[in-house]
Amino acid sequence: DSPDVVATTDGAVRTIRIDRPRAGNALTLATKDLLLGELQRAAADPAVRAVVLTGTGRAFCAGQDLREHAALLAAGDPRVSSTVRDFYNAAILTITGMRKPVVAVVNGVTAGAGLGFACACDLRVAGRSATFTAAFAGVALAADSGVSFLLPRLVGSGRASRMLLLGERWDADQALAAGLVDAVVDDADLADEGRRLATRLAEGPTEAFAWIKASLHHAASTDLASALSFEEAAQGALFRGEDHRDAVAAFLAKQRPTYRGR
Ligand code: T3D
Repeated sequence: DSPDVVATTDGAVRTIRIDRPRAGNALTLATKDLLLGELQRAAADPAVRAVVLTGTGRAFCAGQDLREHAALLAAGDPRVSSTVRDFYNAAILTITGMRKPVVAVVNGVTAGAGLGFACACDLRVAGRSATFTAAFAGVALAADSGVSFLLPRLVGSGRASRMLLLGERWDADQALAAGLVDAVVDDADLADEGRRLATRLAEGPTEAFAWIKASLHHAASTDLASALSFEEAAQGALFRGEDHRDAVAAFLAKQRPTYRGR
């Protein structure tokens, strides 16, 4: 049996691909173990400076595997509920806490927890055939994988309510118009566009990106004074960094900066 998650490295870009196309890349316990492991490895590896999250085939990720879920429910298996804490919460916090950018390359349908994964990434580029649905209420659930927090911040609370309560399924253009994705490209161009974006990020000032990401997440749930203090700490740390000094020197010398990521 081939593994359900495939990780490949190209230079400083790590691509993590969910690989269960026969089930819409839905997540079983085994898939979740592999996915969390790959996310944690990418986060911990200093040679990785940008990460792509994507899926194989016509789906990005259809969320929880409902066949396995039904079997676990029927058996009274405690992992039905512990998986929210042990996997979904842990994976979302690993993506948002990773000190490097993560790009969701949304190659097809994304539903439930899959939507949460896309929302947790720093940038989202979708193929023209991608679709987006919260799906939770369809199986009489609320929201998990950060969707209640992350989705309204991207699309506004009214649209998030429509998605969650009415089960709306958006196409790529609707997602773009709502701010759920940043770009839509032809399906045939998606992999190249994802690679181009991730390579550009991987060649950037990784430490500055880490602080930008942390600042945005911090600011999402704090007040102005606290955001200002966080920004001060970020700039204070970056003033001491090699990339900042080299980039300022390059600017003054009218040269292109080369970022080492430190
Ligand atoms: O404790 C916990 O675990 C709670 C955690 C919850 C987290 C969640 O993610 S809850 C939400 C779970 N996901 C869903 O409810 C989505 C269910 N799927 C759908 O609504 C639709 O399949 C899609 C909108 C995703 C795609 O629709 P469509 O028409 O493009 O494709 P399809 O034909 O429905 O699906 C293709 C195949 O994938 C199909 O298999 P088959 O019949 O050809 O053998 C379908 O059964 C399978 N599939 C799709 N989603 C899932 C799935 N198999 C298992 N689990 C799925 N979630």
